Amino acid sequence: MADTIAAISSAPGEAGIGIVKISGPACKDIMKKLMVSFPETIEPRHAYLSRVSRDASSPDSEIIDEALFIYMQAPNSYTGEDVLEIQAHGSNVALKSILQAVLDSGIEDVRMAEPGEFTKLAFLNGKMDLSQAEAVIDIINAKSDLSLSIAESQSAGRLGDTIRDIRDTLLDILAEMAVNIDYPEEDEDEIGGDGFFSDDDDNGIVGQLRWVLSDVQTLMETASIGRIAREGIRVVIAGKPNAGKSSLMNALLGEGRVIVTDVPGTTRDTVEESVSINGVPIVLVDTAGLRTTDDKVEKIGIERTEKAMASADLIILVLDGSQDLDDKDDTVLGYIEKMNSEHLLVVINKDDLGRSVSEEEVRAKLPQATIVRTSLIEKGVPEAVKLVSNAVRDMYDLGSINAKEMNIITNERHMRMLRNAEMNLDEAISMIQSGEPLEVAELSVHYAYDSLGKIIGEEVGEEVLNTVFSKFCLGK
Ligand SMILES: Nc1nc2c(ncn2[C@@H]2O[C@H](COP(=O)(O)OP(=O)(O)OP(=O)(O)O)[C@@H](O)[C@H]2O)c(=O)[nH]1
Ligand SMILES: [Mg+2]
Repeated sequence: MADTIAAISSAPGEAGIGIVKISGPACKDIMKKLMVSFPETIEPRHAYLSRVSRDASSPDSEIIDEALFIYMQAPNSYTGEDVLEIQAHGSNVALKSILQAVLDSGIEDVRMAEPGEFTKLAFLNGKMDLSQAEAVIDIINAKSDLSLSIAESQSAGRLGDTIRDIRDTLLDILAEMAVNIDYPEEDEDEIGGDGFFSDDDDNGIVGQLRWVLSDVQTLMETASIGRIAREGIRVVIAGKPNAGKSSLMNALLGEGRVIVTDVPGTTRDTVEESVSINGVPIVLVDTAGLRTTDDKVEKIGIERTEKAMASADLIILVLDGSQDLDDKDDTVLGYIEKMNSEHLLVVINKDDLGRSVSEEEVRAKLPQATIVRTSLIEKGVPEAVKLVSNAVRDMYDLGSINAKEMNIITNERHMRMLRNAEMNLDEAISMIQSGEPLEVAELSVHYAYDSLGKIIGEEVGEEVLNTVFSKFCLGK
């Protein structure tokens, strides 16, 4: 008989409630063993309240807690097996004791679950495809509304459906290719003559493969948004010493994370923090003010600033608008011009102290930049958040993305498989065009079909499954 697996599914720590989850054929036996008030009949998906004992059949057995028992009958459960959820008080001690009571129940083949094993069972029992199982981890790990929406859509099966559609088309193409391999002389009558191999006929094999290729590439193009959802937009705050960089960083984080003083050169190292601003994940990097210096520590800090700027998705240049631009500003502007960054926001700060820097002179030096004027002291947090969220919205056009209604590739494994498919489809197309035997091209189309299948978990080996499910936490 299959094993019955058990784990604490809620997060460690104290909480209102906590859940011990069990999957496998022994669920009902475990209920009988633990429930002091064992109901006469157990209806699936009904909640039964009972005190929990290590051995309900023995009146002297210790009572651990009081809990709700919910039984879900195979195949109508998360794993596809019988599942039992014991919802107890969220005390580490109580939950561990309940889990231990389950493991010590003496019922055969009951053991601790491995990390991700519930979801692995769900996949193996056909409850979800592999891309859906991977989305479960993404939902658990989601750090922003954007990543959650993407994961939600993938978990609902949207990506899987798209991949299955593309594969169905490839199967049709493979069938047509097979006919032509078996009966090449019947080409003209069966398929419509030259059209079959022709380039410019959308209905020919090449045309059809091109359609599939473009579907694959459309998916691949979404990976840049996927990267933003996964890693966040890297926003690097740069500028000369004392301009107000750390003040901006703190305003965006909503806390006094970085030291702010009126001493130029306060920040000497890059400081990195993740935030979600209006649902968009952002990695903020505060930097050491750029200037020429003989100070050893500050020099290293400045080298790091340059590196950080090179890796930025968006650079925010902070200027002290109350003083004329000087050679220190010119040093920074020089760096930025060299970077040639297309995503650039210039914040002319310290507006409360007067206006010595004009927007025109900044625009003359950095024509591509979005330029705004503010006082972080006077307008503080709301202004800072507005500046950055507007800049991000305009530069990345995330407003037009409806993550729930489209596929967005966030997963490196999926991307690899799409790249394989793209390469094989490309190959197949050029082979047919250069008149190579159809058998060879057919093989490439097969490879593309298999690569796409791996995204949804078809023909993946144990090794891939282990890698995927090792990323899960215990109890999921
Ligand atoms: N009046 C005024 N002062 C500001 C404004 N923004 C920041 N400051 C002050 O300017 C000083 C420098 O601010 P920081 O945020 O430490 O500047 P920084 O660019 O991080 O400086 P370094 O870390 O030295 O490179 C502090 O005393 C801030 O309080 C502003 O809008 N108006
Ligand atoms: Mg600073």
